[in-house]
Amino acid sequence: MQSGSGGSTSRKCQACREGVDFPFQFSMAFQPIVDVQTGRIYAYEALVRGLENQPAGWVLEQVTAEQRYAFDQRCRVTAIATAAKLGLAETGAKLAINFMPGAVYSPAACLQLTLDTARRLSFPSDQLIFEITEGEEVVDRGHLAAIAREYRRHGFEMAIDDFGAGYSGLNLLAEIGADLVKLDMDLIRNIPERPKAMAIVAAMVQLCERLSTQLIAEGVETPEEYEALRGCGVRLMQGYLLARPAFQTLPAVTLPDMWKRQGSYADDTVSCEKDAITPQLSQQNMTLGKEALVSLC
Ligand SMILES: [Ca+2]
Repeated sequence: MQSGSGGSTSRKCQACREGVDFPFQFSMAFQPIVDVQTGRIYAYEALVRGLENQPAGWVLEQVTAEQRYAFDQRCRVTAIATAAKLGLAETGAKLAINFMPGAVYSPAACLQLTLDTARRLSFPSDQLIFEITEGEEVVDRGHLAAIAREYRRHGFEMAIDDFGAGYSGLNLLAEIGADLVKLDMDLIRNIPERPKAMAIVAAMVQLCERLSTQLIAEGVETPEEYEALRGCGVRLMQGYLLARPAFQTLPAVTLPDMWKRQGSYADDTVSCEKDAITPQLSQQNMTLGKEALVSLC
């Protein structure tokens, strides 16, 4: 690894190299992000799991502070390798990978293993999204901007994760920008009964259009939330209602019953999407359900 100075850098870079031989094994689950206008799966988010599908927390509690650089590297490699094995890129969907900006010392150097892995497995870089969250750790915005520049230089998309929670907010969007913004699930929960939250989401739809940024609602769990979000103009959604994370699998998407009942509530988009949906369905390891398709089209 290159760049940086001093013994501290060497230790971090050594840790990154050791990402290949990380001391314990883990795997990935995948959860779709769905374009609800077309029924296409826009992306699959890779979520860390134990080898026997233990939850993310079970894995994370085993990671020591000294291992976090190597763990971050290993997560990316595991996500890309597992996705490649499942044929994700061939579906046309993107792969969304969470990463910790605090675990990136030198943006260019720390990206090298990811690039090497993607090339080795012929995974197209323009189908990779990196989800960034500021979390609880205070990360220098200049450092974040440098990371974003470097990642975009390689054709990756950047998403601001958990937008509206913690430190991931408007300042990050204003200073660094993003290809995608993922609205935090707390903003989505019970949104039909929360007019202020609804107003914020509706305003975010307009804001993101103006910034040429795509908006994703995460944590969509009920038909009521889904319908309210569609009413606000949200097009990309993720959550248990559409599909739960599936261990080492690209899961099928279950569309809400309302799509069957109200196939006309997006008349302007439905009528022109028939040809777009069907070919992709035949290629992907997912189902929309024949009835839903018929009513949609
Ligand atoms: Ca995420």
